[in-house]
Amino acid sequence: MKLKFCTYLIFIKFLSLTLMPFSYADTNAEKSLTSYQILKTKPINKIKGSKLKSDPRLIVVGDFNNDGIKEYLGLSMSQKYLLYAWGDKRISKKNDKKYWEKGVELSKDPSWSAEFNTHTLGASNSLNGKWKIKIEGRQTCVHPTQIIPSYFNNDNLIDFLVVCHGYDAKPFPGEHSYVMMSKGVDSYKINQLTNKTGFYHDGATADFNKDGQIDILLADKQTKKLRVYINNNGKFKEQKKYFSQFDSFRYASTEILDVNDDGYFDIFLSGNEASSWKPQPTLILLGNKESKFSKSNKIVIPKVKDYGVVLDVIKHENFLFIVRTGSKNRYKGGMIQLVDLNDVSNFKVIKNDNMRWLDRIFKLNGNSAKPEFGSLTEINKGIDFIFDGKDMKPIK
Ligand SMILES: [Ca+2]
Ligand SMILES: [Ca+2]
Ligand SMILES: [Ca+2]
Ligand SMILES: [Ca+2]
Repeated sequence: MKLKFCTYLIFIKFLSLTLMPFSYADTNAEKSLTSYQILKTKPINKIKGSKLKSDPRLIVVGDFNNDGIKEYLGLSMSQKYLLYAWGDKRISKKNDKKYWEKGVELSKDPSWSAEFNTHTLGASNSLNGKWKIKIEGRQTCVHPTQIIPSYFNNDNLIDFLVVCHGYDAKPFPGEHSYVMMSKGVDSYKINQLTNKTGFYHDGATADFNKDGQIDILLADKQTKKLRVYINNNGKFKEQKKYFSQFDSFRYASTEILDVNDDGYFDIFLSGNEASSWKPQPTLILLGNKESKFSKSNKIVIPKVKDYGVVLDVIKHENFLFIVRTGSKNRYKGGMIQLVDLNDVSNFKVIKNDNMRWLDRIFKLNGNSAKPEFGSLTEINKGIDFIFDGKDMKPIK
């Protein structure tokens, strides 16, 4: 009898050791994904149609209400802002300081805010209807730069980080960034994330303090700082210990991924390598178990002549594909730089000088048995390629 009881206890212990971690992982694995893992590790279908209202940099696709159908969340900037700050005026009013300062005042009006475009996606991956959602709180900002999906609060619904740099002309006043938090199915509340306005050009998410909750990284070009906001049940607080506060990081784009496969996430940082004013080399800061980063532990990506504006990255096996556009011909053309992580000095490129730049790179569902990479939308297509394990083969 005693033996039986002992066996029973051992059996229970065995069950708790084997089953519990599995059920924990099953319910939490998805929620602990970084934004890179959500966006870039699974192949996705290109969105059909080239008349999307949203800026191609400001589109995310996924099953956001867990009903088995894909949704599209995009942001488009206001016509008032675009007419005032872009187009012909950009050049004709170039040296008119008063005009641009007046624009800053005008931009404070809510009618200058970007607006959400919400749709459902059909079988052919084209927009086929409205995704009806309720949004509480401020309707984003004047000039958003990224929408980044992650699980931030304690439910099974994806939330969004909305990164904003604000009115994009002198005197570059900056803007706050926001989180769009789920409040039940198809309902969100927008909360201000940042304590100070900044020129937040990009962000990414990962669990910096290893507490199981996904935290936020923002790159602020204005103060040249990388800012980490630690998540506590959907409320965020800036924590400065992850980067040396003496280092300056004047970067526009960032991504968090484990480049050297050591189990610790690393931080990709890029801007303009060829800028006439303070050029920024493209770097990967290597992580450690404390998620502390410094410029002394890094990989430097080799420059490419005339294509010094670096926009994005994706990793495949031991290779990085780095997205570039023109620095000599500003923002003209698209280039992919293939970097072999075993020998970063040795790289290859493909380019298309006749396209609009490519903002972001994704792994695509294609017709080939080999992996395919390129644009999410048909707005900024023109440099999709198949990778055969050695070379990039452009898709015509
Ligand atoms: Ca859905
Ligand atoms: Ca959520
Ligand atoms: Ca955390
Ligand atoms: Ca690493």
